[in-house]
Amino acid sequence: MAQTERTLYQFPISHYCEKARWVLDVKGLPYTLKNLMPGLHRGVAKRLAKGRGTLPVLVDGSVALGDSTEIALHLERTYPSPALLPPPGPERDRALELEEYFDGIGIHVRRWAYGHIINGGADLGRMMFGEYPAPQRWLGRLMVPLIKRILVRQYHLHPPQLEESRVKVLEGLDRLEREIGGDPSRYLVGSSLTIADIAAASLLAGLVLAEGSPYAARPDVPMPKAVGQMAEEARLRPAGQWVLRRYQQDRTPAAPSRQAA
Ligand SMILES: N[C@@H](CCC(=O)N[C@@H](CS)C(=O)NCC(=O)O)C(=O)O
Repeated sequence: MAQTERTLYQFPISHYCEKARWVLDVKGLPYTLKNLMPGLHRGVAKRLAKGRGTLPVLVDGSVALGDSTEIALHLERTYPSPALLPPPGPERDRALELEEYFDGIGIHVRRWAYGHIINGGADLGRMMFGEYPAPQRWLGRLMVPLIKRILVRQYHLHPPQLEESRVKVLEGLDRLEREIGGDPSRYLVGSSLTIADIAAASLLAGLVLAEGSPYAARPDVPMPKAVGQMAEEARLRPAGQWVLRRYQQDRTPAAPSRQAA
């Protein structure tokens, strides 16, 4: 039987893309990764998924989806094993509600992290384009000053908004700790991994600089002090420990046929 053509269009650094990769990997589904250049991504994403033009976009056979939650729900419906949602009922509703909540926290993690990375003078080019093939990597690095200006404008990376996001992120950590009863070994809902755990762990990984995530500390990309300090503080908390554990125990590696394009 012919294998379904499955392609994930992504930015390697994006935590919403990491969430989609994680669901694909847990389900053991092979896929091709296509890294798009910022700027050109919008046209491609809109053409494929007719959405807002953000990434990730998953093309799974004849189906195209342009949002990480839609991707996760599509994969759960189409490839139900292993299950990443409880059966219909209150537990499933709770998992979906938590998934949505942590998706919202992801916006604040991104704003807080980009704000400090850009203000702190970290090597954004290396972070964003390290996984691209040579011509795009060079082009990407040349585009960094422009990308920084666009990020500042698009995500409102100004001091009052960064402070607002810092507060929201800390609220997210508090909520996570309430949901797991302060126990980093517990899953958010029931006794196994769900889409809610994947959303929370992937969207908070950048805050904790979690090993095994795309945001693990790298000696070639020193982080600004504020980013390192936040990671250190978060790691001292059950919430930070929980993120590290999810990456250690539940971040299934990609199926062997995955390739970067
Ligand atoms: N709710 C969307 C958010 C996706 C999102 O914001 N993606 C960012 C990368 S982290 C993006 O594509 N930004 C570029 C743009 O907005 O044009 C999802 O879950 O997929």
